[in-house]
Amino acid sequence: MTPFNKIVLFAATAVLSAASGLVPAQAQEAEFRDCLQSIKSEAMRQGIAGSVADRAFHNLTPDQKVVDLDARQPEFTQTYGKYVGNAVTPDRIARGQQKLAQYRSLLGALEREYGVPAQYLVAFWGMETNYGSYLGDFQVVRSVATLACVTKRAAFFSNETVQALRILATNGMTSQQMRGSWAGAMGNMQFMPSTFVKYGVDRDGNGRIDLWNSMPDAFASAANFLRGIGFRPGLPASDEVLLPQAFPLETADTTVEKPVRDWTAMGVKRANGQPLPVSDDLSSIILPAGWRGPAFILYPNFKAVMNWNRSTLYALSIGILAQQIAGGPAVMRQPPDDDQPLSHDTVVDMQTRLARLGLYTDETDGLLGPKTRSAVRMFQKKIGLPADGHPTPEVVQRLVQAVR
Ligand SMILES: [Ca+2]
Repeated sequence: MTPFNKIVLFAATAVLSAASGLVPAQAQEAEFRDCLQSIKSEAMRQGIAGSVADRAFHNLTPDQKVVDLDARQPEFTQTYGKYVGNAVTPDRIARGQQKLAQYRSLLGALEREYGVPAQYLVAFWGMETNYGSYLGDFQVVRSVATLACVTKRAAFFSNETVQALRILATNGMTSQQMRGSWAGAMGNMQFMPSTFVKYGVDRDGNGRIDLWNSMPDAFASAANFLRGIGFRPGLPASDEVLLPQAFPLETADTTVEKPVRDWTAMGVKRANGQPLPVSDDLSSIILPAGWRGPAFILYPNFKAVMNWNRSTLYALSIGILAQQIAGGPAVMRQPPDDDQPLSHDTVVDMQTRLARLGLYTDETDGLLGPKTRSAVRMFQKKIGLPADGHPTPEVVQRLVQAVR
């Protein structure tokens, strides 16, 4: 064989494998089977019959749609106005009030047993699935196995896959029947498999936990979960407040906690002008749309809500929705019209400029976290603007002018 022929042969081989994708696909498939095998071993080590994994993993392939959804990065930050506006709609409040009336006796019993007010259970139902309107139609085992074996969060999703197998083993359902969101959240309250296993309750007593079709099971499981992650009878999750004129804006931050009575002493009132509850519970004040928008006090139950979902705007929406489902007032103060989402690139640019001013020393990660907000506050102070840490278009523009 001449060198020339060799080259042709290599080229032909390369074209063939690129066209069919055969070699990489086989390697990927082998890797996926190995990964499933190790999940099966772990499940068996935890006492789940091997036959359960065999049935669930039979002919299972990774779900490319799940991989793609997992790789999506949010391009913009979310504003308070837009997020809460989408989450707490007149329709969702009205339907929540209907559901509250419809399930009154069940919810009342759960409130007495678990200490979670009815309007919160209904609010979570509204936020998670719009009262059961969309439960998700992905195969949960396939989703969590894909996330365990193909993405970088292997440990978390391997465990979720083991727990999904446990549900199949103990709850009399097939892998085909177990449907959920692309990331494996199931039923009316969108429970992950591990949450289902730890907190699921068979409230209607038919021998199975059914978070898809049984509202007694779904509500009782949500109440049990909320109690488990720290929800306690007492103050709500949050309240809208009025701040006095000379309120020190740098104390409006989740990192600052004071007993409720200390905020009262500083002149903070409820939005309707009434005094705050008399309490020594630790609480924070936040201004999610900056000083021109509404202010909220966050009570201890706000942290419990954030243990359900790590997003501050999600937790605020739960509190606002629950209050209105129970017949309470809407948020009185509107966010400013010019509050805008910031692109990832804009936040990176802000962080870079703040770093050049010596105000920011953390990663330029494009995320608007507490350290970035704190740097924004220092910049606002420096140029004589109210130091609320909220990057308005004006603040962003002044920063660009300050650091060229
Ligand atoms: Ca049941």
